[in-house]
Amino acid sequence: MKKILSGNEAVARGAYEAGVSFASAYPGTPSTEILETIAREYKGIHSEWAPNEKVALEVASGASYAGVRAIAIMKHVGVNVAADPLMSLPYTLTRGGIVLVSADDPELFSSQNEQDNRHYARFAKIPMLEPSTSQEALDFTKEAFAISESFGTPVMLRTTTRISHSMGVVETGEPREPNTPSLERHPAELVMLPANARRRHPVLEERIVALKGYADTSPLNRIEMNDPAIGIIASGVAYQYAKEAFPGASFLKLGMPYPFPDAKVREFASQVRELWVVEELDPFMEDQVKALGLGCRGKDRIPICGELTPDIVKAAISGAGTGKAAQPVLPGRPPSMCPGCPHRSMLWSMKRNKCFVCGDIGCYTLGFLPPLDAIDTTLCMGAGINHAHGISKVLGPGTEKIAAVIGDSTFYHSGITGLLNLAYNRGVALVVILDNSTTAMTGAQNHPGTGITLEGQQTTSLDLETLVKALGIEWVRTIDPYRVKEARKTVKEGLEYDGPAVIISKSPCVLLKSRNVSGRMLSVDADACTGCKVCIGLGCPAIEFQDEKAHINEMCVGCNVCAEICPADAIGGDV
Ligand SMILES: Cc1ncc(C[n+]2csc(CCOP(=O)(O)OP(=O)(O)O)c2C)c(N)n1
Repeated sequence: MKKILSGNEAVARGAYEAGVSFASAYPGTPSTEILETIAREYKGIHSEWAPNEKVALEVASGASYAGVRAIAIMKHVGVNVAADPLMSLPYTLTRGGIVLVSADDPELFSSQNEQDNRHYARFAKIPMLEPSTSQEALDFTKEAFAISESFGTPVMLRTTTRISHSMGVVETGEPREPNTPSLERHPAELVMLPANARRRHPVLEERIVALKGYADTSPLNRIEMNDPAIGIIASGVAYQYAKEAFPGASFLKLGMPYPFPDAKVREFASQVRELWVVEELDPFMEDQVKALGLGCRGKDRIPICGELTPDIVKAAISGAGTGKAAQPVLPGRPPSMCPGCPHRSMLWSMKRNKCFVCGDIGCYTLGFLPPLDAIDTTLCMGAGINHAHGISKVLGPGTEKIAAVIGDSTFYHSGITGLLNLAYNRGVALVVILDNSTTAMTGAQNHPGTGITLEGQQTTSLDLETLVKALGIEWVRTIDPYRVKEARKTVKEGLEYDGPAVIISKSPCVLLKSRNVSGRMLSVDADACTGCKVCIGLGCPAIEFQDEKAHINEMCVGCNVCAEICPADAIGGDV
């Protein structure tokens, strides 16, 4: 049957057709819709959100140890979090097929870096497949499970944003019967202590050699001979761009770029006059072509940063310009927290206390933008509390007050250990946990604090205050961030406390359906407004400044924060 599917939906379909029994992920753009689709469309697959990517990969490998097919899904930086199990997993026995999906984000549409995760396949010595279309996303997912079971290895399926989010026509197939789960004991292959791991390492090396042979003969890697004047090696979406730019050229399309198909590459190189490697980000394939002693062109002309386009590829190979179209001059439209977002008032209260704020990753990261200017560092998920601890330790007492902000999902992901460290090593910093009862930035996924699983079952809901106290924090306050005066006062107390302090800022995300927004629209009494712009400092999209006066537009959801902070008492509304 034919369907129009995004790459992410096609991976989900591929998992279903491959007879997958278990799926786990932590949300992250551009990967999120894969697990959401599995949970919504393919109820026979047990699917769950993990608190982080390391957990996702480990629970999936547990399911695979029990003989069923399992998939772990994450964005590229999530693989960094899962890197510890990833590096040793290939040493262990694969019973049910196991596939790791890494969704990379060239051009950083929604990420903190644009690392090229193809290196992880090489680093962990596992095969990697790279689809170029939605059809291939489906087919390669199935093929990845077949390779995983026949070679006894985890397999990486690597996509990029354009493949994940583009729609394409897909021919679907019938699902394979899932494996029957069973428990077997294979301690020599499943207990990775030195004596066993030492014996397993050569197994891994022999396997990768066997996989190289497979890569040379598999139809996943195919030569398309046309004009021999230019030969292009490409994979993933870069293959589409190169094909569009040079439809008459010859191609070696690599659906499985690792392990590298040396013999096929040599065969192709011998048939073309000028050899090019077209790939986004790093010269991953180009370096391997050069290691074969073959001359080729690539990153000397093709940009290493950002996404490619057919025009960029055309310009690079033909040596004419950059291929980047002149951008129309448009007014800047920076992203912003929603009107009524509880993070805004909390960040405002922190800023008013003049502290150095170590940020983290979530909607609140947008608080770094003017006019809030409330965030001073952001590195990766979970780093903020640790930054605050390190800074406060070296600065010592009597200097600027140090704080950290972290969302609830990020706290469960990788903030807990940082807070444990802050308590254990007696840091002097205030940590504000922004508990909006969801993972807002990636589309409102449930997490261990929401009391509901991905499959919609009621479950335990973590009590943050109890957890924080159990980690060793004695000074803990839970507040309503909309009550600004109280929030400001509590922040001041927390910053003055001589030890680790935590404020739980508790208020659901304004976009949650369950949230009871007041619905009343506030307005400004123009006679009373002095034009002081204190309310403008909130950076709320519902507040404008016209004719030297504040004005509230129809985006207002009635959170009342601007009314609370207005020094002239000029803002109000009907209840
Ligand atoms: C390692 C890693 N995994 C996933 C992501 C994608 N991501 C960015 S922020 C975020 C969580 C945001 O939730 P929360 O901390 O609760 O803040 P909110 O957006 O709800 O304010 C996620 C999953 C990421 N950047 N890094």
